Amino acid sequence: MKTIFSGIQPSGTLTLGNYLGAMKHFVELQEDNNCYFCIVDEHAITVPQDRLKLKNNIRSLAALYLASGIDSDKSTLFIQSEVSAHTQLGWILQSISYIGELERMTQFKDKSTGKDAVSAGLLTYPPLMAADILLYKTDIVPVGEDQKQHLELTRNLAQRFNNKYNDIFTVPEVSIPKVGARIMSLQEPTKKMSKSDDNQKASIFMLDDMKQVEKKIKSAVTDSEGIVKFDKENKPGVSNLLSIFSICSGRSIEDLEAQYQNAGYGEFKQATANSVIDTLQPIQDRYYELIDSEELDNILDKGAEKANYDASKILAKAKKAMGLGRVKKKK
Ligand code: ATP
Ligand code: LTN
Repeated sequence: MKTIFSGIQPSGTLTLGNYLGAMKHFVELQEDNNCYFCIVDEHAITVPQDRLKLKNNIRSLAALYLASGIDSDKSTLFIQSEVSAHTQLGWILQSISYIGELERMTQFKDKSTGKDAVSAGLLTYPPLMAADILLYKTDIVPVGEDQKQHLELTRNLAQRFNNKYNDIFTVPEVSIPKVGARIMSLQEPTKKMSKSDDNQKASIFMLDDMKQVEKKIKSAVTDSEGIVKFDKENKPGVSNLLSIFSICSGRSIEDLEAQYQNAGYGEFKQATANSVIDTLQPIQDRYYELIDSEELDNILDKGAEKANYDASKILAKAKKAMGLGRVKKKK
């Protein structure tokens, strides 16, 4: 049995990209692994957040994890800021990180370029992410393509610590799905679908109503060729819809190409929309049952308790290995 860890930021309503690239795989992985899934609220505050919106987003993300199929009897679901070992180990790992390597992170460059007030937290975000992962002796981290570089840094930090102090961290592997690792914007299919896109038509949100879902897919940017074929380079819009359709329906891309090759984009888009609706409708139904329930709080309490217990053990080892704290004198 392997240990799996992954986190999602409560920085807005999740998109279909987050679901197909990350959450859907979490649900499959929990069947035969020891899984931890985290709502990484301390990562979210590296960019400005409205406090009331953040509170709502945290609860909403927890409900979405469960509505998507995360089972609290199989997995540990918890909120990062309720387990203080994360920021403590984050600090330790910051102190062995180099500014140069942090400045090279693409996510840092993307989120800081052109902004006049960039928080120090945005730069030191990756050692906190490394702490999340290393606290649980994680073997595998399932994430979308955009997180590959952060995982490489996590591996480097774990090895650096192990070589310098004591061999206590498990060096994790990254797991990126073959299809769906990068769901693209519906309006600019060369850019990834993102929660924070200003253009509302570019992303499908997991809580969009079904009419909106249909409308957004019908107005997705394609091309003028009229042939349904997977070709990322020349037909990024159609290829993106094919990936979405394939994962939502469980059918292969080849199978869909064969059926819709000459059907026209109108029919193809309608069928894609139907497959997305069939995927999202049951998740939304369960979400609305959970969002105001006490059950949700009980699950998060239980998750925080287990995560605190497990994480404190590795944190104590890391502190000891570095010489932090003191050795009590015996009387
Ligand atoms: P933002 O879009 O606001 O920058 P984000 O969605 O990238 O945020 P997270 O919410 O932390 O950031 O991402 C959660 C998971 O979803 C990560 O594993 C990430 O790799 C994955 N993910 C994000 N966007 C996509 C996408 N367009 N396609 C596939 N996976 C994605
Ligand atoms: N950096 C990730 C979110 C994240 C994460 C993690 C993912 C924070 N800690 C630990 C996996 C494991 C992002 O921006 N998508």
